[in-house]
Amino acid sequence: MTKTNAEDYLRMYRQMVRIRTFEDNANQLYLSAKMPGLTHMYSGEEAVAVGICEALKITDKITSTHRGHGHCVAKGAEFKEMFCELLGKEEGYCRGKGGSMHIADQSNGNLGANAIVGGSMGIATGAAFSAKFLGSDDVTVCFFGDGATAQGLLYEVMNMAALWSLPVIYACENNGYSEYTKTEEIAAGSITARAEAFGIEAFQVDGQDVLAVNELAQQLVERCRKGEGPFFIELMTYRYHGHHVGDINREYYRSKEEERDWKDNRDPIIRFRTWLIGEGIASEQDIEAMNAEIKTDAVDAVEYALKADYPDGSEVDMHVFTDIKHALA
Ligand SMILES: Cc1ncc(C[n+]2csc(CCOP(=O)(O)OP(=O)(O)O)c2C)c(N)n1
Ligand SMILES: [Mg+2]
Repeated sequence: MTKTNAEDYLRMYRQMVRIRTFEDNANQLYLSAKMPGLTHMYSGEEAVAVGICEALKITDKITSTHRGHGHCVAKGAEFKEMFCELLGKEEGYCRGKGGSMHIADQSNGNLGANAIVGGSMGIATGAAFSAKFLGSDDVTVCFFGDGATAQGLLYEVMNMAALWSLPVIYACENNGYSEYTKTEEIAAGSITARAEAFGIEAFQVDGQDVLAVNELAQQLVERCRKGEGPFFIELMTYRYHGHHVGDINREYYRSKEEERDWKDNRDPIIRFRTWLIGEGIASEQDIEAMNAEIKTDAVDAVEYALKADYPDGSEVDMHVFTDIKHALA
């Protein structure tokens, strides 16, 4: 089952632009000292989150990372609640207690981002086990970076997922760097071969090509639903900003030419826009109108979030601990 209709393509484009626009605004908020904490931009990697999440239904689950705004938006998050969360406001997805790196939105199947590198691998695999145990056809996608492949947990969960044929897709976003270190300096051998060692079918795909990502994701999600999981995808991509927003002097670990090359020649949004116009699915004017509308939505949401209330101090330990008896009932 491959998506081919214009509506699907336009929604994918819209979601990619929403992520880029969200990140531009979050970057500004952080640089103007209006946003607390630390933040990591997803700009440049939009085709990964959108290509995959567009293959999922609402009750399918995802787990996310410290670079997680894109995953949240692609899985259905709204700007207002996202910006409120970034600013620590009560109306945020986690009532302002999660911030940039800990956004969860269970109503959309987003089990949460995690600042611990590799920290969501066990959660994703547990969710896939739960779906199988309960007899639902839900699939879980576990997003993580190339650097997270150095975490031993990945090999424990891939072993179990393979033994129990769990409906989980391990989506490794290989953006070439782990903080300030090139992947090839820290990762021996091939990343997909590591999954194959557990008997897991593994794929490498151009993470800047939303159509290629989406087509592969649709196939693997369908196969997971039929009990053929788990799967592993390595998505080759690039982050445009520094590791975090304050990482501005990047020349000691990557060149300006390299950054230019990815932005000018492989940008996922420009590439998809050119394709949409070439296929006659949208005109230049349609695209510009969509971009402008998204920009206005983002600016309105930022203004709203800046004026919104902080949670009351008396609620500091509310929604932080689980009532274990309730969870087990
Ligand atoms: C367990 C753990 N170790 C170290 C860190 C510090 N840290 C934060 S992000 C990061 C690099 C992660 O690289 P990668 O998985 O490739 O993700 P990317 O930032 O490239 O998206 C590190 C080492 C952490 N947050 N958690
Ligand atoms: Mg990385």
